[in-house]
Amino acid sequence: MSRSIFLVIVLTAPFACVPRAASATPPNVTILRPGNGSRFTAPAAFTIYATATDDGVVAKVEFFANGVSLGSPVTVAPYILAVRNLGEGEYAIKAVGTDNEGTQGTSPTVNVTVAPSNRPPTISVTSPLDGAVFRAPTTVVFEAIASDADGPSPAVTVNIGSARYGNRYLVKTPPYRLQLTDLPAGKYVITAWAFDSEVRTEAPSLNITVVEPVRLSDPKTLADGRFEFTISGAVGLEYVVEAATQPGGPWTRVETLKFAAPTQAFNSGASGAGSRFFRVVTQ
Ligand SMILES: [Ca+2]
Ligand SMILES: [Ca+2]
Repeated sequence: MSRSIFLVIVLTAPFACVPRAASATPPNVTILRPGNGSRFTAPAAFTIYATATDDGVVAKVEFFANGVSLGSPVTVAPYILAVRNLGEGEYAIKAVGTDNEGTQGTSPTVNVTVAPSNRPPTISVTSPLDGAVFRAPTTVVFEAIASDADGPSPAVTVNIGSARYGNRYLVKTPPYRLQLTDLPAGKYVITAWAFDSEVRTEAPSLNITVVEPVRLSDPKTLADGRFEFTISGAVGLEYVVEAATQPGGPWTRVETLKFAAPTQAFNSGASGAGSRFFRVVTQ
């Protein structure tokens, strides 16, 4: 008789007859954020928020992306994990809760996409050349090549400025070409940027000079052999006076004049007394 009872208990207990202990119920885990289908840009940074409840005690919650742990389990609520530097790809994110009995419950999967990061546009200015000198009044042609590997043709802004002049232009589409007209004499810096919807790329800035034609007047040879004349040029520019004993040179620098007024007198001084020819060039 006693043998028969023993057999019944052994066969039925695992299936239905013995009530499950309360702690055998796995934790109920849900990821609140990010939402399923969320998109990020690499390198992605976001925070996962999850809830976990249990009929016993939630011991820990661990987060996984494509089956790989995202970090140390979180042992106390709130169940939050900061994700940093997640590369491009598709990720199935889950949170696994473990209760005090070691029973585990897994959240529904949250799928997120990490898209490639935006690639900045490129720009190369092909005109004018850095260091170019123009004679005023002049039209300077600006030309650039710009592109964007992962987007439409970028827009280009061009800034041209000097001490007395400044202008900014926007060229929305190719060809990136501008005519900068009637530039007065001066030293200019040209800066250009190409930009997409997120970032801009700056081209190396260029320096150009627009000079007034130099005029020489009132030449005089003084009694002691020195030579004098008046130079008309542009305020703010530098002019170099050179001298030679022959019309073909060789030319020797005599003096550098920075113009504070439209005209300036030049005197050859004692060192230039032996020279017969002078010329003025733009610095
Ligand atoms: Ca439990
Ligand atoms: Ca881009």
